[in-house]
Amino acid sequence: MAKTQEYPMSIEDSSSLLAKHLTKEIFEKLRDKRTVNDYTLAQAINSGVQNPDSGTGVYAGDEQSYEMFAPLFDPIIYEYHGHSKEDKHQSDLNPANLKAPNPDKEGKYILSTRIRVARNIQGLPLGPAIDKAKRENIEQDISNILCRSRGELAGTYYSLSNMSEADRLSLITDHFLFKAGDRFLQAAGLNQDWPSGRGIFHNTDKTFLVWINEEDQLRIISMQNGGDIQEVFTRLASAIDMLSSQVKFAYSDHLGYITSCPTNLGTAMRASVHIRLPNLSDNTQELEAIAKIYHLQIRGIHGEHSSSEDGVYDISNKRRLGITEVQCVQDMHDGVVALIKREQELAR
Ligand code: ADP
Ligand code: ILO
Repeated sequence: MAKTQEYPMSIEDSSSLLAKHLTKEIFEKLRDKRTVNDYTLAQAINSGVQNPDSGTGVYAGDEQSYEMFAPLFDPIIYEYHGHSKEDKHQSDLNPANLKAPNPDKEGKYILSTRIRVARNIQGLPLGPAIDKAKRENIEQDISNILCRSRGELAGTYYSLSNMSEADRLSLITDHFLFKAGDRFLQAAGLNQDWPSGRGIFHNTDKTFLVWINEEDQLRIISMQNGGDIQEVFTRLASAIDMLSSQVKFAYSDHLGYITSCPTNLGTAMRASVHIRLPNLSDNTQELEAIAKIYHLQIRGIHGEHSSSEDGVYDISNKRRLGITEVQCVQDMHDGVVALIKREQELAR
């Protein structure tokens, strides 16, 4: 694992939030600290040091990392989410408060909608600092709970350890499963003992899915074809409700749901559409300007750090902390309405 004893000069060429906020003074102040789970600054920054193209570049090993390494994490959290030390987080998962009619009723632009939240279990180390036995216990406990779900949420758990290569690759190609060997996660220590303890639960229609022990212990996902954002959110809210009644998730009044990557703190929610925007893809400056107004993030269609194909983008909310889940989805919905409007104008 990471052995950064000296200030990592190589980050000076990087445009990550790590490079921007890790001053030599902060490095000296934090370099010898260890959390209760023995997590160090060297581990927290290794992903950004090894991957200079990181946007953020830091990971927490446990809830205490956010306090112990606050001189580094706080400015990163402030710059990403606009959430300062005194601010409190708030939650609202009530679908009745969301105003998100389908922005594309004729099905011309939106291919699919997906909303996910990350969750980690209270009192356990996060993925970068957990050991094999604890990770496998989580897999056992959570998959048992999931396999007892009923109705629309009922389904089957598939452990990566027993999955055929063909099944694994087809789940990835169809956007249901995480990839193996992500270099950002690798350097953060999140791929240790791979594939043990990892897997995916899904219902028959693959509209409700849970990833176990990827970047976070749980990624709870609701997705379906088309642009019915309201239906996707409603299903997700009921799945979160079912799991939260049986598992205590790590949460703080200031940071909301605790996640290994600070970009996911708060709601830990990413609400996205895969959307075809051929005209805006020829005007990327305009696409980016609209994204900025509505707090949207633009990704390629094979996940983060992938590129767009045939004018199809993954458009999602960027802010996650200090705003509610309803507001996250509202950001995405309102931004998508604006993008479709502009796409139609350009097509004329
Ligand atoms: P995250 O789980 O943080 O949202 P990724 O960006 O890596 O992470 O996406 C995970 C997978 O989900 C990828 O295969 C991606 O293509 C897929 N995905 C994301 N949004 C959608 C969507 N709206 N429709 C279908 N698949 C999606
Ligand atoms: N560590 C990567 C990814 C940051 C945000 N995304 C996720 C999946 N956490 C980076 O800094 O670019």
